[in-house]
This record gives sequence, C-alpha cells and structure tokens, in this order.
Amino acid sequence: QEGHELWLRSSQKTVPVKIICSKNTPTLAIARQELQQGWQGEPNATVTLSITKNKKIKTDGFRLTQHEVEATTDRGILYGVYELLRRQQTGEGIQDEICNPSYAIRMLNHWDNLNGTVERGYAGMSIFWRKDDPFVVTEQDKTRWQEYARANASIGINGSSINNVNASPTVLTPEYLNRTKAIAAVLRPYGVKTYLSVNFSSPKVIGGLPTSDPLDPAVIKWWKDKVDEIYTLIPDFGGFLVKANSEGQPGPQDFGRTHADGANMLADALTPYGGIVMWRAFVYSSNDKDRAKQAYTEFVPLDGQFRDNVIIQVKNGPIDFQPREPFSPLFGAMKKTPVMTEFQVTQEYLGHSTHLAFLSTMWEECLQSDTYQEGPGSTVARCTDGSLYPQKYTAIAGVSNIGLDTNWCGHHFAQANWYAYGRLAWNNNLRSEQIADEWIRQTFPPASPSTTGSSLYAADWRENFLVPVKRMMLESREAVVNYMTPLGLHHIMSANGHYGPGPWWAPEKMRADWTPPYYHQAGTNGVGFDRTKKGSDAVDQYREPLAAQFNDPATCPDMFLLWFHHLPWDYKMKSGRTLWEEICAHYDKGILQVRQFQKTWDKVQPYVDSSRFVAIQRKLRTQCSDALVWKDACLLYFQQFSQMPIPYYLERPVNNLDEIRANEFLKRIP
Ligand code: BDP
Repeated sequence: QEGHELWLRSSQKTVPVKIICSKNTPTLAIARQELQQGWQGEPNATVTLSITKNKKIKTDGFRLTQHEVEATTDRGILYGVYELLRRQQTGEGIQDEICNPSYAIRMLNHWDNLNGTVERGYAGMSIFWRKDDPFVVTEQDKTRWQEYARANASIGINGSSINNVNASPTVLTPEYLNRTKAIAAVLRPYGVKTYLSVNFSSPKVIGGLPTSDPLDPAVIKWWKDKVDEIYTLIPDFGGFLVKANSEGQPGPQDFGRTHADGANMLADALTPYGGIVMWRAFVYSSNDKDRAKQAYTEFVPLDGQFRDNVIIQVKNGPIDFQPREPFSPLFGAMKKTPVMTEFQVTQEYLGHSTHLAFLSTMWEECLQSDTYQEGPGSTVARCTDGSLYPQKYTAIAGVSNIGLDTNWCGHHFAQANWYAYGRLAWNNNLRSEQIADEWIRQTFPPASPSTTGSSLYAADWRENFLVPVKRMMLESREAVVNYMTPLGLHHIMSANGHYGPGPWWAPEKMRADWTPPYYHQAGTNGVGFDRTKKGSDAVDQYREPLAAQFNDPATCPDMFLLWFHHLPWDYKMKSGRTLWEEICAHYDKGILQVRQFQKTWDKVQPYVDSSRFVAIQRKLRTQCSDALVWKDACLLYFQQFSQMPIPYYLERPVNNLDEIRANEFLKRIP
C-alpha cells in the first residue's frame, strides 16, 4: 500500500506451475522464481524455457507462446518470462510471437552524487551512494539494489550509469570502484550492466598527471590502465558516460582538441573489453546567439570522426527537457555516427515529483517525429534504432527519477514514467495508451472484496477506474504544457529550481541564456524567440519540408509557434483569436484540466487503497494550487507587455504578481 512494489505487486494467490529448463544460471534461477511466484495461468501447466539458436531472435529478444519462452541467451529468457507474466496480468493474449528490442542498450542514467544527494532528484537520497560509511555495503543496500534491478529487468532496462554526469573524479578511486563492483554484482543476474560517468580531468585530479590532454601519451596510458583496473573488478562493465565541455565540466576543448579526440581516446581504452562511450551532445556556451543551435553546430562537422563504440547522446529537444520542445535537429543529421536519445524521466521542469505528468506521450511525440532526413518516415525512432543508418551499437537513455523514498519516485504516478521509459526503450513503436493501460492494470489491480470490504466487479473497475485514470494520465503532460509553457514558450521556470514560474527572473550579472527573458523575449512588440531565417535561423537545421514549415507562422504548428517566432500580441491565430487571447485560453485550460484530474481521482476512491489514494489526492491539490500560481504569474507578467485584458470569459487571477514574486515557496529546491 506504500507503493514500494511498483508494478510488480505480488499476486494474492499463487497458482502452481511446472517449469522445464535444461540449464541453470543465476539469471535462469530468477526466471524460474518469477514464474513460480507470479503464474496466473492455468494451474499445474508446464512451461518450457529453452535457449536455442533461432536466427530471428536478436540479443535479448525472445519467442513467446502461452507455455514456452525461447531465447538465445538467459537474459532473453528472463525478459520473456516477465512478458508472459505481464500478459497474464493485463489479460492481453499471447500468440506465437517473436519480440525483439528496438535498442540493444537500454539505459537509466542516475544523476547521483557520491555524497548521496541526487541532482534533480525528487524522491529522496541515492540508492547507490551515501555520505556516512560510504564504503560499507549493508544488507539493506543489497536488498534495494536487487529490487531496483528486478524492476528494471521486468521492463527490459539493461544498463545503469550510477553516478552524476557532473562527475566527481573520485568515483574512479579504488574505494568507489569497489563499491561499484558490489553494485554490479547485485545487478548482474538481472541482466543490468553497470556504467560510470567520468570526469574528463580525472588523469590530472586523481592521477596526478600535469594534464588531461587526450592526445598526451601519459593520459592515454592512464585511462588504459584505469580501464584495465575496472575490468579486473567488473568483467562485464558497460562503459563510460561523459559530459564534457558542457556547463563548466572539463573536456578535450580545454586542450584545443575536439569532442571526437576526447571520445575516441576513451573508446580505444574500452575497445578490448567491448565497452562503449556515450558522449553527450548537451553543449552550449554563453557567447553564441541561440542556444538551441549550438549542439548541432558543434557536432555535425564531426560526423564520421568517431570510433564505432562511441554513441552521441542527445537530449530529445535542442534546449533542455522542457515540457514541450521540437525534436533536436541532430537526430538523423549525423549519418555516420550512432546517435541515442536521452529522455528525462525525473520531472525537473514538469513539477518535480509533486505534479502528475505522464511523460510517455512526450516521448512518443519525440520518437514519432519525422525528421525527413532519409525521406518521409525518417522518425527519430528510426534514426536512432539502426533501421536507417548502419550502427554497431544502438542505445537509448533515461535520466532516472528514483531515490530512497519508499515508493521510489516520490509521486505514485511518477512510477509510470519509469515504467513507460523502459517499455519505449524496448519497443519504440508502442503507444502511450497501451503503456498506461498496462501500468494501471499492474499497479492498481482491481481490488478484491476482501481488501476493500465492498464488492466490486471487473466490469465496473474498467469503466469506473481504468478508463478515467487512463484518460487523466494521457492528458496530464498536455495540462502541464498548458499551465506552464503553452504555444512553444519555454524555460520560463524560476531560478535554478525550475519548479515555479519565473518569467521575470534575470539577476544583473547572470548569463543571459540562463534567464527566462532570453527565451520568451516578451516586450510591447510581442513575445517569442525568433528562430526563423530572419532571426537565429535555427529552422535551417531542420530538413525540408520542416524548415519551411517552421519558418512560416501560418504553417508552424501552434504548439511550436513561440519557439520559432516572435509575434505581436494581436497576431491572428488559426482559431481566430489573438495571440494574447490564445495564451490566456491555454493557461486557463491547464487549470481546468487539473481540476478535472482532482474530480477524476476523488471519484475513483473506492477502487484504491486508502494510503495511495490520500497521497495522490494531496499531490493533486498542490498541483492545482501551483497551476493557478503559474497561470496568474505568467498572465499578469506578460500582461505588462501586451497591455490587453485577460478575456472576461476567463476566470480572474486570484494571486497578485508582486506577492508571487516575493514568495519563495515556488522556488523550492527539494
Ligand atoms: C540540466 C540540469 C542540470 C544537468 C544538466 C545536464 O539542470 O542539473 O546537469 O541538465 O543534463 O537539465 O547535464
């Protein structure tokens, strides 16, 4: 009832099942145990688990029938078993089918610091690191890691980078590597490989070398030796994740070298072991004009220069995990270099773990966006999964939202984002509707009369619980967009917390591109960032017909309007309303949507245990009052420029702008 079991709630009664499996490995032992604990099929059925050489089954994939799981590896068997159990729980049938993953590497990135805090984490401290007794591995630690690994395996996640991309060099010292070894040992039988984020200055900081120049022979040797040391401890270590020359982190450019020089040097050290480098393209500096263009400008010229075990890791949008962004133009633009998508599962810009926002729809929108890079149908999904470009490795990453909180994610509904990320990493063509449906069925299964004291039947459950809750989830991200950043507005959150509204926030000495006015450009002449050919020309980084479509406000989708255009407040929208009225209408709609979520939730009370019901009800109340603050803050602030009334058919503000600005509560950084 505290949500610790996630979507893996133990069933009320176990149904006996016989299992035939000719091999035994730690992974297969888990597969057996899961079947024994979770079987919901016909009693005393016999299930066969077989490892074969079927060429149609890719690594990690499996063939599934009602009573058989076939795979080429024991990991594939484990995934097949979880799929079989999921189908039994959700009631979805099983044909004889082959399921192969869209990406070979399906990562969670933890932004966990070695002192136990989590950057952009809203669910408690790190499950991996802690400040006191940092090198003692307790039984409690191991239990958590095991539960974590199991949850990942159940949705196909097979890699974890366990420390912050703003990496401390210390993680590569022997004590921390030993702890990493202990973590890897617990994750391994669940098929989850361990990776580390590394700091590019490590040779200097912990190696005592005079430089970290990637072309310096002593530096090259230092990394090679370090990699040897890691693989001696962890023979199946996955590789490195690197944030370099980004937001103050060191990198190859400090020595006049390129991203390719830096990435290749690390890649060469990892090659003998089959390890990979995930090199992030999240780069921008304060001097250039449009931040949205910089990653593309820096990385496209390097296409073709990277080793084949380097993957460029690109955030879904060109700025930074906003409630809505167009896809990053890097997808499909680097044709000779594998590119992977980085999604943010933790809700840095979408209400932390206080607001209900099911992010699956956002990721689906990105994955299904057509880049036109190889003609129509060149979706982001296909540009990254190996179906359009030859690549040795395919991968995807999600920035994790978990911590030591009992329910892992802070908000019960935030668990759905972990789940959805894993499911989309496995199958980038899944639809959010199906994912939400599966998640609800597993996380809030119909209560039996014995647990609630009332008698509820499956048919009502579907109609009165499943359908409305699913609708709420599917609408929730759009609601956040409406009350925070409608019509292409972006990065107008307060200060560093990125929680409440702060369109006014611009301290005098602050870098302009770290302040909201840089992004909204509001003035008496209008609002929005001009990225057209007459402006920063960011549109030109998109392939036709997109460049032309985005360039013209008449054809630019409304949802990206102020992302690409600076328009007068009385600009006539497709709806016939002025831009100002349209902005007001969107903020207002966001409030109405959250109010509706509250009603939906209150109404489903009979179908949910009281602990989770109350926790979610409270969060929705806060979300609603926060949304109102967002709306009032943004409308009253922008009104100073538009000088137009908030349309009289809309509700009036209930907060004063000066009071909101003076109030610290929305700036909270948990
Ligand atoms: C931004 C976060 C910052 C991260 C950075 C990154 O505000 O904490 O370090 O992204 O991705 O979204 O490196």
